[in-house]
Amino acid sequence: MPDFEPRELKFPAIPVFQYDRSLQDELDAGALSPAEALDLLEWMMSVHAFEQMILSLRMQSVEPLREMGFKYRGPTHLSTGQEAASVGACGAIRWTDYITSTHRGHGDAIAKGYVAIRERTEEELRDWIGSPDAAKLSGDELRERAKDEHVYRTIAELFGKADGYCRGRGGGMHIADFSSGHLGANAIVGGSTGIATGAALSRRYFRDGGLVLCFAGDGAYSNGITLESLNFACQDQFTNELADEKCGLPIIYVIVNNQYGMTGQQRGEVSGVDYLARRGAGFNEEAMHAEVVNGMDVLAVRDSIARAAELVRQGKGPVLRELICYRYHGHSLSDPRTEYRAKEEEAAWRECEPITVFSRQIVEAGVADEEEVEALRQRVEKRHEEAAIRAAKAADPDASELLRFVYTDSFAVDVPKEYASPKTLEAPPLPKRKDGQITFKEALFEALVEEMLRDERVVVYGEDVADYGGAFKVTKGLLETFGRRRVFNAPISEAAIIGTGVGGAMTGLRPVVELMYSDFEFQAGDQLFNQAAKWHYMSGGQTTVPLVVRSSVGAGKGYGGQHSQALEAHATHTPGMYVVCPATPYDAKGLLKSAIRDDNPVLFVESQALYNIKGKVPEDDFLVPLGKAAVRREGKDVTIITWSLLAHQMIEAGEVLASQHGIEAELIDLRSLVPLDMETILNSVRKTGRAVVACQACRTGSYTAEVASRIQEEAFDYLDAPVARIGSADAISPQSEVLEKAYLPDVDTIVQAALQACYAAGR
Ligand SMILES: Cc1ncc(C[n+]2csc(CCOP(=O)(O)OP(=O)(O)O)c2C)c(N)n1
Repeated sequence: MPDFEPRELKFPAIPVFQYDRSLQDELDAGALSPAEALDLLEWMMSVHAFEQMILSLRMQSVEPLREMGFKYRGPTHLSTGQEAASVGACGAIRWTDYITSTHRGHGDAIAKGYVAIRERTEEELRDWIGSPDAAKLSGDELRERAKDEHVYRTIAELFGKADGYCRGRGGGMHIADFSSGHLGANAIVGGSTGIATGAALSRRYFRDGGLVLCFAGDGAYSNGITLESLNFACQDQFTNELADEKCGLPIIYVIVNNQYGMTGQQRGEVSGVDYLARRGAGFNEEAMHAEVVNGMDVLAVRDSIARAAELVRQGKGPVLRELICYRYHGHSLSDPRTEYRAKEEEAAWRECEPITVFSRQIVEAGVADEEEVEALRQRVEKRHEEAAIRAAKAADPDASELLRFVYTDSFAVDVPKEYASPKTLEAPPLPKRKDGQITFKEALFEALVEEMLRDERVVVYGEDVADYGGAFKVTKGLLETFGRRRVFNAPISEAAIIGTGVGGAMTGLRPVVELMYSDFEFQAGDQLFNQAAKWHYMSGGQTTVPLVVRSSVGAGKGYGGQHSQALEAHATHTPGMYVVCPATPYDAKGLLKSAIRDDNPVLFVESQALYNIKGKVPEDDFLVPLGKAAVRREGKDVTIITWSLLAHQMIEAGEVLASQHGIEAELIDLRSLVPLDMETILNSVRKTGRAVVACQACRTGSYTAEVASRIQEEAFDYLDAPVARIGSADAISPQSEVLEKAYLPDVDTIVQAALQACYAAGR
């Protein structure tokens, strides 16, 4: 309702550096035990030792490794100076909570692993170590052995070894240990904020009491996906009357403000605020409970994150924390820092070096004396040195297994009992058949309903998909059937829609998200191509990403250059993602159901021009396998291959060729581009000797090039003519009807190409 009452907006105050307790105070208050204090110190020392090892490796000063001729290759993003941030934050959450981390994430990985070692039961630890020698160990011996293993697996991953956490597929910038709740570091600045938010969505969905802690640098807080994620997490619909249960997303965003992006300075240069915690005020009325914390003080960090964890476990999340700290090294070891830092600045920050400060407190509080602290440091360093030597000698991954984990064969054949009978609010408005026929759009709806009834883990969200039913009304009726817990509108944040889908999919959900127009994929490019497609591989198979991204293709409606593109070739060029393009109502249903059950991420491309076509679709639960083409007509003279909208033009072209030219074309509708059914294509081309490959995308760089080239590679001896390729003109889709008609391929383009192939070959 209109409300123009004059007033002022006020923002909650954001506390800055309010923590004022010492270790002694914490011990006296019973907030920390001496053993826990020593853990914090040991973990920080371990983070430090890890970074020192990289430094030494680069300087070739690790004696045994130099003698072995071992050379470290890979990035050198050290986090020395940030130990308190990693350890204090991880030390304040449970081992079953999740974290996501950054390109500078060794410390986070080390710290999260230690928490898990401390909190796992002995039986869990033995299983996790997995080697026979651990079976005989118990107590401290077992935990020490687990620490050895943890440091070893982390270093082995850094060295690209088969024993690494990600089997050498991820390396330091993508290190993940899903078994301990570490969902991955990310080489894309801000790249994991969407994933973390999606993981929080899934924790909220499953009400499992867990939370997500999302580490990201100050640089990431100017990045689109991060800001989209904060907004996504703060949506009112999680906590107001729209919510099934009022519960904010259980996520703590931790800004690790080490003062610099790569070299650009957050304060006074590349942002307009002194403290990035202010960003919180832009996203909800609570300013995300933001606080600025001394990130050099492990106890201050621990205290602040512990309070944040309490808030989010009470459903009061999300929470934002800015940890002010310092990284003593440049961006990487190739950055000497001389151009942009003053020596006095570095010296001043040395005064509050986290390990020195905390060691002093440990001694002052009588938790350990100086010799004991020194002995601990030596033990930690020894552990790291031994682990590094072991990792350097460890086996490399088998080169013949290069492609392992690009895709997974797994498929949700059965649904776990607890998700197999989801509740509905009312009966779904299933489409009514006339002569067994429904529209393409209705077939998609039916597939969604069936899969949502079958498996509670399937959720649907995207822009306007709930009450309105989506821009093309495909999802109309889902909200009324399943409620807002499972069907909800997302903000207009394509990157966050896909990113949260990835995080949700990694952590138990099977999201089906909608991208209104495929043109908007570019807004979400990183999340689709660098995250969704890559995490199964980069994690060495630790996780799968069962995410379906439904995206629609315009064209033929005068919508111009930014709402008409067929962009599937971008996805086919990104290993790790399936690309599915149905052309009939039958396939729309059967393929969408398969896509939802498949554990690979699937880009599901729908042509808007097909939404209202009708076709026979069985009412029962049937699947169309991904990667199996359909032969729409058999023929002996020429093979025509296409997908999606053009499959219909191909069928018309086949009729014209037969009736007017006496040419019997074999017509193949690929249905899936990835996986590609080369067998059906080759069998046909070997028979006809001629091929025309057509699609709606502009010709240069379209997927027709890949198909044509593979035909030539694999069936050259059978070809009687060059493989013809058809696409739109290499132009921008124009608004004018005349121009758009000239731009798009049509039945005649296909007929002419087939005739040329036949006559060029002297038929
Ligand atoms: C999207 C993206 N842009 C640029 C880079 C190159 N890059 C790597 S680290 C970095 C600085 C990131 O700053 P911040 O988030 O503060 O983290 P820090 O490196 O200081 O730990 C940049 C620009 C990248 N990896 N990803």
